[in-house]
Amino acid sequence: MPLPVPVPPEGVDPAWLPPAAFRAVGSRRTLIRGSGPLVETVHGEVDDACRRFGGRVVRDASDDGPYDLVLGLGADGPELLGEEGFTSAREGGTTTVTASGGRGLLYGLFHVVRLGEAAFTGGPSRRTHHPALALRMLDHWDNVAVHPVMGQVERGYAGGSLFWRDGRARGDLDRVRAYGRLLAACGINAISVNNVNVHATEARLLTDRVGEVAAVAEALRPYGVRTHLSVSFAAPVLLGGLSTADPLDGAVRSWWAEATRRVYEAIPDFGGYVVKADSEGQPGPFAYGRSHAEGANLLAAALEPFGGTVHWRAFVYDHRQDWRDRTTDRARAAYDHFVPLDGEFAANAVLQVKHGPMDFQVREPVSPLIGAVPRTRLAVELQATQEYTGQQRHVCWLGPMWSEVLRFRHEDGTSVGESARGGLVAVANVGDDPFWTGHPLAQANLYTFGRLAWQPDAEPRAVLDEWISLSFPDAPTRLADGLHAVLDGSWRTYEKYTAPLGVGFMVQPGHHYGPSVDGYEYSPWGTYHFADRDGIGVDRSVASGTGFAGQYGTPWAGRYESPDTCPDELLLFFHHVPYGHVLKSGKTVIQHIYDTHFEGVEEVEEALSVWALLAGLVDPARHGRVAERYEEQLRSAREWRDQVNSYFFRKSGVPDGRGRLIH
Ligand code: GCV
Repeated sequence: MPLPVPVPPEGVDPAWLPPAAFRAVGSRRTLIRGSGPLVETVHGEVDDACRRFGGRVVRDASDDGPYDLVLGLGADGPELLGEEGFTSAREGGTTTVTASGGRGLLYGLFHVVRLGEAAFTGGPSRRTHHPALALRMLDHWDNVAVHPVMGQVERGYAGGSLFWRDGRARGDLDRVRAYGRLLAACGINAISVNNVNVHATEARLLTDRVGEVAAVAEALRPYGVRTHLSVSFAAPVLLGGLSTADPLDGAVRSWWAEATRRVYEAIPDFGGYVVKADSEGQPGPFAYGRSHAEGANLLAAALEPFGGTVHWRAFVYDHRQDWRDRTTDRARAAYDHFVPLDGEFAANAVLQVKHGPMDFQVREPVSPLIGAVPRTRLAVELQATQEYTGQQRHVCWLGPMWSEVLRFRHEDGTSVGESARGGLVAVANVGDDPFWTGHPLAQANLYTFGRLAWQPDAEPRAVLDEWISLSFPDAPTRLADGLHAVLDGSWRTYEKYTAPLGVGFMVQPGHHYGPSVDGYEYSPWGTYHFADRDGIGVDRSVASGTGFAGQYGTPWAGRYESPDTCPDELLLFFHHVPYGHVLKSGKTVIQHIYDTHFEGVEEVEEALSVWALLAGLVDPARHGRVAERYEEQLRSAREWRDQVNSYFFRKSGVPDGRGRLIH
């Protein structure tokens, strides 16, 4: 039986799957071959499209056509295609998608949807498609119970959680089903459903409340999305009444084995655990004098009989640092903790590493840990939720940043995308907002993440084209050009009016929105810029600084070591330099700060007026929401400009070379 297409509740935006995106498929004759739950999903999709657009769908036909589209399981063999790959071919007027697994067929269908009419034209062709990374996952930092400081979703800017409200499961699973469909259409195949900061209520999802997770898993399963759970390392104590959570303790091991067995009883295709241990106050193996490999392997052993994976986060650093202590450098921490453990992790333990050494700033170097643990399965973590990039009130399309990260090559020539053998993960940016992502244009980040996880070396601009043509199927060129104009450069624009040259932070403490140049300067979090009357930046050189630059291999260690060879955009991450230091651009640091801050605001003004001209081409609700957010972005960008420029003018006493007003 074809599975009906999930209908999101009234008023919820269809995002990149509006009905019109299916016109090309829905107006044709399609044959579907094969059986299995995901084949029913595919059948349901085509059936729904045909009802709208007048086409016809036949299942396992005896009648032999002719068909415009054949979607079928079989033929090319699992060894070639895997569970998720597919071939697409065109011959004699028929487009054929063949997969050896249900997920592959589903991805093949969405491939045809993306191509639209182009899937049904042109001469003979044949292509094989595989995801480069087997795991393409979103981590939801959703709390079950509302947290007094962090609310329902930690660092969430799109309303409440899709799964939880006020301490319990929301139950409206239609929205979750529709979410799974959107995820499948951009290639995402896994999510974790709760915050990595596991509070008391959330901890119980592992035991007596696992049924609530099972319901979410069931809603996502038809779209090939597996469910994972964040767990507390202290669960045996918190939930099991044991006196210890020591990973080498026999009773602890049995407790995890039994708890995990029960999870699989409830969710047979459960993906595994995500763990934040010894990080920002979360419990971990250090309390028992054990290593993080011993901690991770405890959970890996419990998951192993069922084929599950533990995602062990490498975000381990001293968050109670004394700002006077110049010997501790937070940027060094992940590498220092985990490189010595390379080779000690179980095969089903994945070390999940943030893409930069600090914390999702608008500009950071790539984490040196990513290139330094060849005997460890590694996942790279990105942040789609815009904690430090405008909190979905500012337009900041992260495709170009993520693409730079994924293409970065460490010493052995392996790119970050290739190193991420354990998968690519992003912190989710969605919630129960009618537009899913708060800012409607932030949908592009979610879509882009999925597509880059499928193909890390994809051109981000081409991915944006896909997003535009799916989301706005009848877009005139003027709309597509306008969307590119406001999105393409938006990350660099944001960078221009916020913290300069890779120095990071300068945000308001706690909520992290808006400027506060010294907000974290005297805090315990290890995030300092060291600006004084003469200069700014963190000396992370080996010669005279914290030695962080030495964590890289060739050529990066050498390049980052000297201000002469360090790329401009990372200069203040690696070096403390005088305001008069001349950048490769030919400008002094201080003049660069002034110029970029003026330019950044001008670029927001420009984007705002481009958006205004698109009224009439975008539906009024969406247009209005974006226009409203642009007003706030402009206000905030001006605040950033004026605070940052005034701060550095007052510190340095150097006037703007162009004589503009600095307060
Ligand atoms: C979930 C940053 C965020 C925290 C987040 C943490 C993490 O510090 O501000 O909200 O906690 O990263 O990645 O664990």
